[in-house]
Amino acid sequence: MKIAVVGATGMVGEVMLKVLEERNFPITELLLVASERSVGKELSFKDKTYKVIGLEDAVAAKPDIAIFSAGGGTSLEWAPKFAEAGVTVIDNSSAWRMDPTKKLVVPEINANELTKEDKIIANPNCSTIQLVMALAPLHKQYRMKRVVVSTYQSISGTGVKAVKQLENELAGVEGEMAYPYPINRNALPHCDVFEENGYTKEEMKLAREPQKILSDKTFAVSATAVRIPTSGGHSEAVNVQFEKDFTLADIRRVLNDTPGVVVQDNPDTNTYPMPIYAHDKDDVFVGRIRRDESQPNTLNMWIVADNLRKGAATNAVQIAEYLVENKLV
Ligand code: A2P
Ligand code: 11C
Repeated sequence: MKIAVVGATGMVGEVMLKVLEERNFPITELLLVASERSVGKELSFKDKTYKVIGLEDAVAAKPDIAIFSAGGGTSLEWAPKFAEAGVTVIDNSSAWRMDPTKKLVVPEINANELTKEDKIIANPNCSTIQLVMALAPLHKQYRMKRVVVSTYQSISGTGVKAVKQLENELAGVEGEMAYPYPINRNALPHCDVFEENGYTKEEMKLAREPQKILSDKTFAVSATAVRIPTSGGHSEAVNVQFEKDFTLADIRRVLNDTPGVVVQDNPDTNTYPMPIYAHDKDDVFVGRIRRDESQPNTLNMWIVADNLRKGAATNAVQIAEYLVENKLV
């Protein structure tokens, strides 16, 4: 496979290369693509060094698959140009996710929707991916009615500028701010920009994307997204009301039997998911599984995953693997 990684110099791009290498993705030719600022810069993959190229050259080279993680603007402008050249684009930005003509894919859940005709495939938002990984198998068994989620999101989701802001704050030096306030020793109820309804864009991604991934509008999600000064992954406190009742033992069994989900839950040994454990792992970790005693058929749980891995790079590479294995490219 001839593969292009668009945004190869970025935070997700770097993890993308690591994941492609670790999973030994079948690459015959690799194109590393970034903005004009980075053209000519050298990056390494496996034992080789590659020179970064620009978008025009990447389209002209007609890769089989282009994995984009270069922001929504770049995707909006360039994904159609790649698609027109016959390239299958897997896009990590929010540009195409809610476009009814594009599939929004978490491979464990709905990769079977993909066909050869899908030339732009959207990767969901990081906080959505880890949420639906745990919700999808439970929805099948117990039918969700309503989900209330509060997130505790890593600064790495914002990008290099935010990581730098925290470093500067810790070092006590002035620098460029990614957030309107300090992030060290703080919690900002503000991820991405505000929409007209008073929710942030991140909260609305959590409200809208799960229904599309599960092809089901019979349940609703309400979200509050909070940025905290962690870097290993996003955490989520999740309250789910089901139509059917459950036992906690069955919930644990269903989650344990779900590929890509790992249950870490033992109050006796202080075992629960945390970003420092999820960091650099591809799985989604679930713990603090307990009944909501204030309401029938309702569950509380805590979900953690590395937002740059399963929340971004790993999910995109898994989509690419599915396309190759099923001869869809
Ligand atoms: P560059 O490093 O040349 O700016 P991050 O989200 O970590 O900031 O990374 C964004 C990624 O998207 C980087 O690889 C960046 O390249 C790339 N990128 C940003 N804008 C463009 C653009 N207009 N064309 C191509 N790549 C872009
Ligand atoms: C965050 N979810 O952590 C974001 C990062 O829509 O792909 C990714 C933004 C997106 O703030």
